[in-house]
Amino acid sequence: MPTVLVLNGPNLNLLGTREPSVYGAHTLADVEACCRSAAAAHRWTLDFRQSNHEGLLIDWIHEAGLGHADGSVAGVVFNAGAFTHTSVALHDAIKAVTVPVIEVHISNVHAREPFRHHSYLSPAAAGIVVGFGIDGYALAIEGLARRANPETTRT
Ligand code: CA2
Repeated sequence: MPTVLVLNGPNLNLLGTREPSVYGAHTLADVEACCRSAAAAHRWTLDFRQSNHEGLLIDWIHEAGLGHADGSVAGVVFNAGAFTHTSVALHDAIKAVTVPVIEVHISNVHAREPFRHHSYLSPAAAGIVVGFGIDGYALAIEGLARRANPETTRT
């Protein structure tokens, strides 16, 4: 059974503890539960991770690339947190692999401070889901599933 890898970047371990007006009241454990049921609906297993370290996130993208090449990884859903707005290295990592990476943001970054309007990841991503709260993760998994099945892909 293929796996969908959901990666979360810096400070997302704090979800639900502060800034509920921006990020809602749900915790990262709640996000994981939503992702697990969205993945199961497509008969995918879920691998859900969080790190505050850029290098580890890069290693995980490389690992997903190898997994995609051997058929074990269907795709990646990636909320890179603030690294979205700073990291050329994460851009390069996504460009270096063939696994589809869907960029997700809980908040509508375009309605926030100007420094959140630019993403280094977007040009390398297969798709982007922004501003749907934690539902964005499930929407991204749904998008990956449609992309993987040509009969459900509308272009
Ligand atoms: O909206 C998103 O999902 C973000 O990726 C979240 C990042 C932010 O830097 C991006 O611009 C947009 C921040 C994640 C930190 O989340 C916290 C949640 C609660 C308390 C503290 C941090």
